[in-house]
Amino acid sequence: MARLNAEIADKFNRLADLLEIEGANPFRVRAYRNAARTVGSMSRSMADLIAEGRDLSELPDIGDDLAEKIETIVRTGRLPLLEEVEQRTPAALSDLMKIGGLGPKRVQTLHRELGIASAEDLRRAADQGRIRGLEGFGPKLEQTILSRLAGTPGSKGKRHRLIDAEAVAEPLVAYLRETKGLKDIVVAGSYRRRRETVGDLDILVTARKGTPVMDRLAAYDQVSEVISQGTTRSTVILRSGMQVDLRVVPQVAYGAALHYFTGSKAHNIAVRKLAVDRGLKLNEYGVFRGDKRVGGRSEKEVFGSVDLPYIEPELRENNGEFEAGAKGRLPRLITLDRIRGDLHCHTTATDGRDTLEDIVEAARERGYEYVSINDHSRRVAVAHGLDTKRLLAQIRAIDRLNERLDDIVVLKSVEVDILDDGALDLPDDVLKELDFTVCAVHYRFNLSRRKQTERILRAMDNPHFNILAHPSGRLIGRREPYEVDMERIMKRAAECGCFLELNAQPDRLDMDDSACKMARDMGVKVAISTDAHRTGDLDLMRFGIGQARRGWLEPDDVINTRPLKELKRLLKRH
Ligand code: DGT
Ligand code: CA
Ligand code: CA
Repeated sequence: MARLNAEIADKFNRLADLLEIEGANPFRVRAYRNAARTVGSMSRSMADLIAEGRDLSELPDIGDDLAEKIETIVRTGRLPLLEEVEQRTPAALSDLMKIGGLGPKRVQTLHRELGIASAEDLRRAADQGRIRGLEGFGPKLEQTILSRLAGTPGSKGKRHRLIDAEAVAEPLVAYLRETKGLKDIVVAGSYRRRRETVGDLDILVTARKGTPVMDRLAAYDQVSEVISQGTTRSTVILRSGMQVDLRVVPQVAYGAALHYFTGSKAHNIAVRKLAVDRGLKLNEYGVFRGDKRVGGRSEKEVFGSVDLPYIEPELRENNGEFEAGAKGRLPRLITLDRIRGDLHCHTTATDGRDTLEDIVEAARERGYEYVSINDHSRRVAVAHGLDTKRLLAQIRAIDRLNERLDDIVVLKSVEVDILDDGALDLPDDVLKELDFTVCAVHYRFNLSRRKQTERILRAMDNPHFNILAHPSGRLIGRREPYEVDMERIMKRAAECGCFLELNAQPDRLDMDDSACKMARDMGVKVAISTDAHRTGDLDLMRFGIGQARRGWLEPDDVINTRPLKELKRLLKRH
C-alpha cells in the first residue's frame, strides 16, 4: 500500500528535480514537490482512494492536474510527462543534485560543458581537475564535490534537516523516558547546537544502575538495525536512516559528558586546551586535577573550571565564544518568547493553503501582537500572484478585519518580486498603501555576482523596499546560494534603514548563521519570519530562532521583538 504511494512521490520528486535543472518556473517545481510530500505521507493508498471514488483533488496541494497524473500512475504505472522530460534531460542528473549538493544550474553546466551525466563522470572530472575552470565553480567547490562523493554511496554521510531530526528524536525521547530507573535524558550533539542539518543523534541519559534503557532502545519499533549494544553505549539505525548513539553516564559526570557530546569538536578541543593550561584534565568523565575529580556534575562547573561563564550550545563552534566569554561579552541570545509577531505569511489569495482569517486567528492563538500578510506579486503567475487590483482588494479586507479585532493587528504587506532590472513587480502607488514590503529574488539566480548585487541594490533604492526576503536564495542540500556580494548589500541596508529576513523554513534557514553574525557586526537588523503557507507553519519560528542564536543575535537585533509602535517606526525608511 505505502509502496505505491512512495513510487508516486518518487516520480513527482524526480520530475521536480529535472524540471529544476531545466530552469523551469520554481513554483511549478514546488508544486510537484509538495504533491510528493502529500502523497508520500498519506497512510491510505492512492489506489484505494481512487477505488472508493474519492476526489483526489481535495487532498492538500493536489489540484485537478496532479489528481489526473496520480490516477494515470496508479492505472498505468507511468508518468508520461516524466518520460518526456527524461528524453531531454538524463535522469541521473537528478542524483547529482543529491550527491554533490549542487544546485540545478551547476548540474546543468556540468552536463552542458563536460557531458557529465553520472556520479562516476563527476568523480572522474573532479579528479582530473576539469571542474574548477567552469564558470561558477572553482577549486574549492571541486574539492567539496570530491569529499561529498567520498561520502557516498548509501546513506552514510547523509545529513538530515533539523525538522526531520526533531520528528525522529521527539517520539524516541518520549519512549525512552518511560524506562524504569531513568533520570535525565537529553539529545546532545549538533541537534542541541541547533545546526540546520544533523548527521546523527547523540542521546545522553543518566539512570540508576541496571536500568534496561539499552534493551528498550533495541526494542524500539522504528529500529532497523542494531549496530552495537553495550552497557554504557549503543548505536542503532532507525528506519528513517537516522543513526542514534545512546550513552549512559553517571550523575557525577553528567555535565562533563553533556559538554563533551554537545560539541562541537572544535569547541571541545579548545576547552580541553584551556584546561591543560590550568593543570587540569578534562574529558567526558569529568574535570580532574591529577586523579582527583574537581568538577563535571554540571556544564556550568565545566566552564567554571576554565574560568568561563556558561556558554550556550548554539555558540559552541570555536568561533569567538572564548574571547567573548573571557571578556564577559557573550551575547544574551534571543529566545522564542521574545517574538511579538510574524512578518511573512501567505494566504489562499496566492499559494497559501489557509485563508487570511485563519492565519490571523492562528497568530492570535500564539499570543502575537501583530502579523503581516505577504502574498506574492503578479510575476509569480503559477502562484496566482496579485496585481494592483487584487492587492487593493486584500488591503480593504485587512482594514475590515482590523476593525473587528482588538487583540492583534494585521499588517498590510506583500512579497513583491525583484525583477531582472531591480524594479519591484508592483507600482509605487499601490506599494505606498502597505505598511511595509518584503522583497524577493525568485528567478534569474544565475546572474553574475556583480549583476545580482546591482539588481538587489537597485531594488533597495526604491523607498518602498523594507525587507530583503531569504537573502541568499539557497535551498539546503538542493540549491546553492546565488552569487551576490552580501557585504555590499548589508552595508546599503544599514545606510538606508532596510532589513534582512531570516527565513525560518527548514529548507531555507536563509540567512545562515554566518550571515546573521555578519549582519550583527554591520549593524543590520533582522526580521525572523516563517514564510508561512499554512497556519501550522507559524510554529517554524523555532528554527529561525535556533539559527539566529547560532548567529549570535540578541533580541535587539531582531525587529519583530519590538512592540508594534516601535516596529512601525523602524519600518519608516530614513
Ligand atoms: P553531526 O552529527 O555530524 O551533525 O555533528 P555532531 O557535532 O553531533 O558530531 P558527532 O555526532 O560526530 O559527535 C558528537 C559530539 O561528540 C561532537 O559534537 C563532539 C564530540 N566529539 C566527537 N568526536 C570528537 C573528537 O574526536 N574529539 C572531541 N574533543 N570531541 C569529539
Ligand atoms: Ca551527532
Ligand atoms: Ca554521533
